[in-house]
Amino acid sequence: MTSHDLDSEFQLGPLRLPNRLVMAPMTRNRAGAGNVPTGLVARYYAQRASAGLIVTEATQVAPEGVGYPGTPGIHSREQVAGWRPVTDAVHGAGGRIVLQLWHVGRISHPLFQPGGVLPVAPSAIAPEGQLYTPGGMKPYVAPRALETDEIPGIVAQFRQGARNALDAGFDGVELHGANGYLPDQFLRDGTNRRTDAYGGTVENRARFLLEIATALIDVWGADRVGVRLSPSGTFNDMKDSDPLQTFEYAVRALDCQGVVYVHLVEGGEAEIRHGGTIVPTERLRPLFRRALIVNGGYDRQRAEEVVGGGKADMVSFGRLFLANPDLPRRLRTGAPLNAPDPDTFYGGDAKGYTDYPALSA
Ligand code: 8OZ
Repeated sequence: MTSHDLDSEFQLGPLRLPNRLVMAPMTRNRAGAGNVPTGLVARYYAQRASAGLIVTEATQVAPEGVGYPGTPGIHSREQVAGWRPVTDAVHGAGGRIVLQLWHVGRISHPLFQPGGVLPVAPSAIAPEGQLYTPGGMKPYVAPRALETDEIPGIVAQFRQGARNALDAGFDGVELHGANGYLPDQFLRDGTNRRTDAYGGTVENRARFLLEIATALIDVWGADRVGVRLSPSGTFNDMKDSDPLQTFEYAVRALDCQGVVYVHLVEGGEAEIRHGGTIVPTERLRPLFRRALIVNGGYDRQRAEEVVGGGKADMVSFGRLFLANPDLPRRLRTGAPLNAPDPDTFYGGDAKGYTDYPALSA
């Protein structure tokens, strides 16, 4: 198999992608005051415009959806205005960029919440562990379980986020349905003990995710909406009693809705160590007719194998894209890769953000 496969074009809905390499969504905590993206954010994404597709860092759709410092939002006018230079810069550099829409649910703390109230979730179950807050490290609290009649309001926040993404000049949106945030908290039974239409059966647990997807499709059309899922993920203290059944149902339902891609965070040794069950991608691939993006520590060889063998259409890279603004060129030519620096992943300034060198012309 040659690297030509990763370098081949792909038609993703109306978007013609020049290659199969996706920049994975990565939280970098460099938004400015008011959770507004800065010019530095525009520079960072524009440097990476040779990706087939850029998926932005997770971006909250509401003030209540925040659980980390310095993450961008898409709910205020200032935030929409702050994203516009980002999309202009990426488009000016020849790229394509979709916004990842996010609500953290229980992965928050009163210190992040307007009015200091409890964060919301499907059920009042605290995650194990601690989080970094404006007041230092704190144990997670038990969230407040959403009332049934509050749920349409949260779906509406996602819908407004999608509209705002349109105004900000994005090429589409990705619903963050992965990694233990609010839609995933509804989907998996370790975090959802509801007895209403949003809990119990897998059909009910998937309802919130699917209602959001429907709202995003209303705004964008299905061929500009993707959904990210983490069927094997244990991050943020996630569990499910039957992940294969849960995620087979979710992927089938998303296929029926017609979303243009599913973006899978694949499981590995870390998830097994944390007691997780690996849902093999091969079990989900046949259930979804449109594009499949896979993610999980891929290197060039494994990416070539998975795309070349037709197991996925595209591969997303996190750390490698963070450290190599010209990753497609480097993979194409076999050039050496810059090593990512974990000390500058989350927060800070240009160091470890926009100062990773590209190959010289
Ligand atoms: C790392 C640190 C903070 C947030 C995710 C949005 O896991 C995240 C995230 C990752 O999806």
